[in-house]
Amino acid sequence: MSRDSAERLVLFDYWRSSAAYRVRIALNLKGLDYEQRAVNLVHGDGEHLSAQYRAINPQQLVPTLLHRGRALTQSLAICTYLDQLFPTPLLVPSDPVAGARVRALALLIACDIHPINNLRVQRYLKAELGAGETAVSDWMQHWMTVGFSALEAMLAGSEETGRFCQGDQPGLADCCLVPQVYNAERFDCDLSGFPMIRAIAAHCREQPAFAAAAPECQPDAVPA
Ligand SMILES: N[C@@H](CCC(=O)N[C@@H](CS)C(=O)NCC(=O)O)C(=O)O
Repeated sequence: MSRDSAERLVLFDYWRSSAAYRVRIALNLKGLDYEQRAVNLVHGDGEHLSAQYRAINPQQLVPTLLHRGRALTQSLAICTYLDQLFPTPLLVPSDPVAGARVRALALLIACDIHPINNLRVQRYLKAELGAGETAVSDWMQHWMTVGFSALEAMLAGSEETGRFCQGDQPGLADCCLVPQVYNAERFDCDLSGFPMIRAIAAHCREQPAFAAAAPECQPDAVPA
């Protein structure tokens, strides 16, 4: 592998993947060029379940980031990797208290909301537990509402919240929040009780780094 190709950032991506969306935002915030390789999660059983992709990411989830001959997995680990290699702008503040708050907000979404609403969970509910469309939709809305209720309280109750989740600079929490709001809208979750989440998401979406990462702007996007 040539030095140039090893330095290239290659993102295994899917336009509607909220975890990949986080990484796209992070890459854009840092002004990094990257190559996108689409992994279609819904074509047939899903390209992520192929043996070829399993060799790249044993968890068979997107995203995966290739860099310097390594395959990096887990969106938050990838964002942290990017923060260490390309620290401007930092996504997690170096101040311990501010950094812990940003991580807590990001993890609330990435660990406590997203995994129970993932595609494979929806598929399991339908195929193994016999849940219909309405039951799955109720499940999605319920867990997003539970998570967003706590997130709204954490954001609304803190002086550290600014136009973004932490002050007036976008960071890791915003990289997670905007894709989760996208998911909530996709699944018709009622967001009227979450004014702070909606205001921050709206402000983020006005920023070019967030706008360029939006699902509908990705090369593999399927028009509505
Ligand atoms: N914790 C992982 C989650 C990755 C993940 O679940 N990705 C989803 C798309 S958002 C996926 O690949 N789902 C495939 C499936 O559920 O079958 C991360 O943050 O990267």
